[in-house]
Amino acid sequence: MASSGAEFVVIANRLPVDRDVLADGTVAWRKSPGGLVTALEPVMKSQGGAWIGWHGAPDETLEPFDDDGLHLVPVPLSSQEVEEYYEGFSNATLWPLYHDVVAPPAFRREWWDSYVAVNRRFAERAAEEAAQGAVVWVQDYQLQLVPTMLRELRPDLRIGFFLHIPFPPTELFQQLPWRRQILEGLLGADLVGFQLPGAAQNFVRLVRQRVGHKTHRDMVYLPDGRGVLAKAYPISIDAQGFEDLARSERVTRRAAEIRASLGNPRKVLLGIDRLDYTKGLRQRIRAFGELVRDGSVDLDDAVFVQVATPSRERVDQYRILRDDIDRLVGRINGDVGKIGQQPVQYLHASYPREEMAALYRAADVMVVTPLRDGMNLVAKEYVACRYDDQGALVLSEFAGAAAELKQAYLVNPYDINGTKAALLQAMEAGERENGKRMKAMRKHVMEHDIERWARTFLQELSEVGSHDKNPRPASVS
Ligand code: GDG
Repeated sequence: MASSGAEFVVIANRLPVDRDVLADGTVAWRKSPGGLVTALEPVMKSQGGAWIGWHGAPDETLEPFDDDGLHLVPVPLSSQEVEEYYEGFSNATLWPLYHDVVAPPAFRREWWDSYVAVNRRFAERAAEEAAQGAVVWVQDYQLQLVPTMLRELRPDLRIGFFLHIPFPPTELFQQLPWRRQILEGLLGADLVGFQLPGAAQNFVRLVRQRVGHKTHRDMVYLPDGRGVLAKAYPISIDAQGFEDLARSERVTRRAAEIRASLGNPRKVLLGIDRLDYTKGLRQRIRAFGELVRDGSVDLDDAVFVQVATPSRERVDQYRILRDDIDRLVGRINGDVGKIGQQPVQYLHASYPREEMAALYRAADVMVVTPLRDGMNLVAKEYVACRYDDQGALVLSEFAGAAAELKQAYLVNPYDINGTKAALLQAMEAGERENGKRMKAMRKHVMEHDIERWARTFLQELSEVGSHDKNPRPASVS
């Protein structure tokens, strides 16, 4: 297909659609709400792009199909591969390792073998779909071997890679038995993108130390003369889309309804996260519980709403976390609650985007306190929804978003007393103070949206490697 294929190809673990089986048994595909597809859709449509990814059902092979102007290419995964490549190597090895080992990563050789086999399948599929000289953009930690596998099959392609999660410091990355293969896998790309400059630096340092290539600043020079650029492209959201939603009448009405059903407390605090041990839910809920227990926060005055979206429920550590949080919330509500008044309203569920926007508008204090997070889009979504320049954001220093949202109330989530102090400060700050902070954060988020992120990445991908732009310095170390 090389000569007639797609000029622009996205490869991601999942296709950007979910399957709905309608009442009459017919199948329909519904676009999943992520920002990535929103950002890439215009490019995909104008360039006749293809998206390669798993369709979400194991042991099923589907033919490529078109949906709403997108060409979708499903990659099959067996149940065993879902267990080993996805739940195993991706989510029980790489995910904890790349997030500061906040949970111990498991190293299993059969998981690695499966990761290699699945990455090869994605690369082969992309090699078939891409037109001569096409641009291919590989997404995230599940597919780090794809760039080199694809380059070996199709040296004519221009390949970009973007990592959505943190890239760990040398000391942690070294634990990985397959560290060299991962680095070499990524080096197949012309441009390797990260959320933060520190992650790009970690990568370049590791390549120098572990693979022995020459590097200079953000460039890696390979023995064959090719250059690889490693750089930060902080991801964002469809900021205007969120603002428009927040302004809509339905969302305005719903936000008021939410506050009323909480008993119109003076302050509503809100957390929205995938139920994941990197998100710092335990520490955050404990901090709020202590504030109520020690009388700093009055039960009549404030309520904490925590939405925890079900996630990776077949991975052991996620099951343990769910039980832990259930117990913790139960204990706090049991200890300090009163009839009809529970300090923590805990919802283990997933909601439509509109409901999310209503929650953002209903919340006086948004609490985003991950122990480590590549970016954290929830923080940016909250800011985009606060067109009234009100509301306060309590944000972990360890979320990538903290590098941009500097006017948030920044906290070290491991410091429970510090978190308690920041929650109180955010609750007690006046409209003027919060207005000033929110205005500054909104300016940044509205200007740096996902469309700009995608455009910048693709622009630099089209330029990297051209020798006048990245000349090899006379002496590189
Ligand atoms: C990874 C990185 C990086 C959540 N619950 C519901 C729902 N969500 C949406 C949010 C937000 C997204 O899911 C979560 O994004 P985050 O950035 O907060 O976190 P991860 O899922 O861990 O994402 C992260 C991101 O990739 C992008 O590069 O920022 O660091 O870990 O958009 O709104 N959406 C709906 N219902 C829910 O119940 N509709």
